[in-house]
Amino acid sequence: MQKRFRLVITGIAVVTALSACSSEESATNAEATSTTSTSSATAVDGSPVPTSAAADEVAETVEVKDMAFEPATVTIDAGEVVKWEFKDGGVPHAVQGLGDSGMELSSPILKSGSYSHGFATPGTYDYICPLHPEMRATVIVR
Ligand SMILES: [Cu+2]
Repeated sequence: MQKRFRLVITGIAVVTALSACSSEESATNAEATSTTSTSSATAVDGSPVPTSAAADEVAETVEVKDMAFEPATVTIDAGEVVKWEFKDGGVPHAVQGLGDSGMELSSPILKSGSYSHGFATPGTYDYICPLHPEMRATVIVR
């Protein structure tokens, strides 16, 4: 009887430790100032990609096709979301921001589906496709 009681106590301690861990993680996530999401089923490398949570806040949509970002420049207000739709007939592309301010802008390599990114801070964000560096475009955040 006593031994069984001790096992129950140990079990509670483990559960408590686990939940302490996960609440720390969500606190860290909540501090992030920008949001990034992707709605395609899988990236080219086969890794799972998180589903979009901010589709209703999309202010501008950029089409990735014919080896270009279209339109090449979009302007949004701080806090709004830009969505990239990958539709270049199976040619893989990605979105990669340039410079310090662009570090947060980084999509998986995608052949289809979309990538969305929320911009919290005003500025000019130049980006390229890392597979085709001649593909250049800009997001202006007011
Ligand atoms: Cu590309």
